[in-house]
Parts: sequence; structure tokens; C-alpha cells
Amino acid sequence: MSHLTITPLSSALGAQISGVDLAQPLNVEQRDAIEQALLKHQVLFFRDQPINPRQQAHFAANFGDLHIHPIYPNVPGQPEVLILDTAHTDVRDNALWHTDVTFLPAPALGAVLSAKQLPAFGGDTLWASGIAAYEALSPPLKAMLQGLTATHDFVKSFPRERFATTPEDLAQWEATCQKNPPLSHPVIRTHPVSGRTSLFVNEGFTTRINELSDSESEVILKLLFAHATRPEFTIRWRWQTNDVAFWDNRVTQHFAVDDYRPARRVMHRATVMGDVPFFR
Ligand SMILES: O=C(O)CCC(=O)C(=O)O
Ligand SMILES: [Fe+2]
Repeated sequence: MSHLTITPLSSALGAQISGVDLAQPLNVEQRDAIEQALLKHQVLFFRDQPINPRQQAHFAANFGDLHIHPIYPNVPGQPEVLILDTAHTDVRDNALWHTDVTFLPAPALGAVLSAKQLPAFGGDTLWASGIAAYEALSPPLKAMLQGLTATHDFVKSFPRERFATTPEDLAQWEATCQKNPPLSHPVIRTHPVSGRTSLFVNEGFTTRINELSDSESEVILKLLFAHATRPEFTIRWRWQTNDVAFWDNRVTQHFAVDDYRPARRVMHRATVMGDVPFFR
């Protein structure tokens, strides 16, 4: 039986996993070991995993039901796997610190990203630990954030002028807006499994802290966005073709660096559905 090796990459987050073939079904021990590693390290990296979309979806489905994204194109015949291809998709909104789909009542648990075609240079992705960021706050600020909620809005990352350029896109964009009105999540979140506390606001979708005045909200959000992405709470992954990353979207943010144009970059992503955020 194969043996999983887990190599931590920083104190805040990130670990590299070897000794498992993601193209094969996982046994219970492997699945549980990967879940435990995800809880602890928040983002996991696997090198040299040439998985096809069906294998990617099967791997991701070990950890929950899969989500079908409302905007990005899917792999034909495998709608749970979306395609981030700079030749076809506007991925500029990923070059911003964000937690995926926090405009949903139950944002993704996590996602599995597979590197299919990479530019000769650049195209790294960074992740930041909301747990490390929360833990580094001063006690008075931690106390202040308890019980606060923030508004998250789809339109902040998917503005009409970029995502509704054709009549069909406009109709889809309007329908998606209707289905996803702005909503609220707690500013700090309790991880539903590990019980750890994480900062849970992100520049991609968070527009306002509801209980504060406009000017207070603006300043505190600015402070939290900057604090959450300090270098010591982040890890930067330099992709090789067939690398796979699996992140816990409940307690992390990420940023896809847009520094390789006009070269093409193609990634496949399978997204695992999550639960409604709470703080306790
Ligand atoms: O392309 C990447 O590296 C990450 C893109 C992203 O934000 C995502 O897949 O959620
Ligand atoms: Fe993302």
C-alpha cells in the first residue's frame, strides 16, 4: 500500500504531498490522510499528477458534492470541471485576493486546481491563511470582530462591463445577478470541522461591514485586506505542468498572478460545495 508523505512548506499554510496517484480512486486511509492534511495545512500541492477531467472530478468528490460555476466555461461532458484558459476566459478577476464564490450562501469548501498548460514564466498562484491572519490580530481587534457581519457581492468581481459584452452574456449575467443578490457572512468564521477561527472577508467579494458606518467599514476592511495578505501568512506556488493544488476555501484566500501575457495558461478546476459560514 502506498504511503503518503506530507512536507510542510511554511508555518502559516501549505504542504506538498507525495506518495499518492490522484488518477486512481483513493482508499479510505488516503482520503482521510488528505483531509487531515488539508485541515492542518489549508492548501496542499501534488506534483506530477496527469489527471483527466473525470479523474479530477472523482478526486474532488471524495470531499463533498461538486459545484457547477455560473460564469466560467466547463469541460464538455464534465460540467463539474471548469476551464480557466486565458485564450477563452477573462481571468483577470482572479488576479485579486479572493475566496471563491463567497457571494453564495454556502461558499465552496475547497477546490482542486490542475495545471494543464503553463506560460514559460510567471502565472504563479498565492494562497493566504485566514487562520494565521486572525491569530496575529491583537486581542482588542479580535474582540471587535466577533459578531460582525459583512456583505459579499458577486458584482464586485464580475462587473457587467467585463462579463456582459454580448447580448447572450448579458442575459446570463443578469440572470446570475438575480439568483445571487448581495448577502452577509460573519467577518470571522469558525471552521466547521477543525473549530479554528479564520478571518473571512476578501477583497474579491466583500463590500461592507454591515454594523459599521460607511467610513468605518471602508477603513477596517482596508486594514483587514492588507493584514490578511501579509507575506508571512501566504505561500506562493510556482506551477509545473500536471501539478494539482487542493485548498480549503473556508479559511484561505488566493491570488493568481497575471504576469505572463500574452502567453497562454490553462487550468482545470473542480469545486467542492461547502456549508453556511458561522462563528461560535
Ligand atoms: O488560476 C489560478 O491559479 C487560480 C484561479 C482561481 O482563482 C481559482 O481557480 O479559483
Ligand atoms: Fe479563485
